[in-house]
Amino acid sequence: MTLPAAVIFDVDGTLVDSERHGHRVAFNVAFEERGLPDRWDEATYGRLLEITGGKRRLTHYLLDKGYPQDQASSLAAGLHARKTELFRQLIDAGEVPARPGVTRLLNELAEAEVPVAIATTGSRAWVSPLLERLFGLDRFTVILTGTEVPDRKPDPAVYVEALERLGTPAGEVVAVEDSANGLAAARSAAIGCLVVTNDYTAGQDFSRAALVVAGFDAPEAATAVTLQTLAGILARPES
Ligand code: XBP
Ligand code: MG
Repeated sequence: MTLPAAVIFDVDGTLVDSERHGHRVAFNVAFEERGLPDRWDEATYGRLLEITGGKRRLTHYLLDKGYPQDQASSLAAGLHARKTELFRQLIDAGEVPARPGVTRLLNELAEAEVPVAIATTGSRAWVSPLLERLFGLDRFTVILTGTEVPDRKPDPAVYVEALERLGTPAGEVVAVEDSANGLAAARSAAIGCLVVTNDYTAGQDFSRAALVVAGFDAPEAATAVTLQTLAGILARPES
């Protein structure tokens, strides 16, 4: 079995099911604190997730509501800064747990000495404390966030930079994602991709994924996602 030279994980929706009861809640508290009537219910937020990057998501939403560009940009920046603080508080309160099976898989990769990287659109200000709290930062050879790589998924920039820093060719690496935007970014970087869906992304187009499962652990995944699963993806980077 040829092992991957590295495995690159997405964060939101993949390592953690963080959107519905995490980021969305923090956005709503930021609206409320600013005295705004806006609240993103679960369905609305699911639609807004099409826009990657919390600040871009806010700007798009405010422009859609008729705010002029300069007001939308400055209000989005202020709301996003506060939302990031609030999401960090949720992390510190233990409100953003790892998805089942993630720690087991990370342990398997560590035992096999397969380097693990992070490629997320999320902001460094909460990504680092989340990874430290849940897994320990020393597990990750490379951590790239939307702070270091501002071109957001489906742009492949974060994956291209991760390959560069890992010093590994795309054909020897496996990406693990949850969304169509993330899959598109990985495939544009010519990386084979496992998709682990969640209840926001389950209905999206994953036709270019090597494998799609509903979770890392059986029975959701039919069979648990293991090192062998990831090695198998190298052989068939796209279905
Ligand atoms: C998902 C995103 C992020 C989060 C919110 O990132 O698009 O923007 O929704 O985090 P990924 P920020 O799936 O690539 O991990 O508000 O910090 O952007
Ligand atoms: Mg994601």
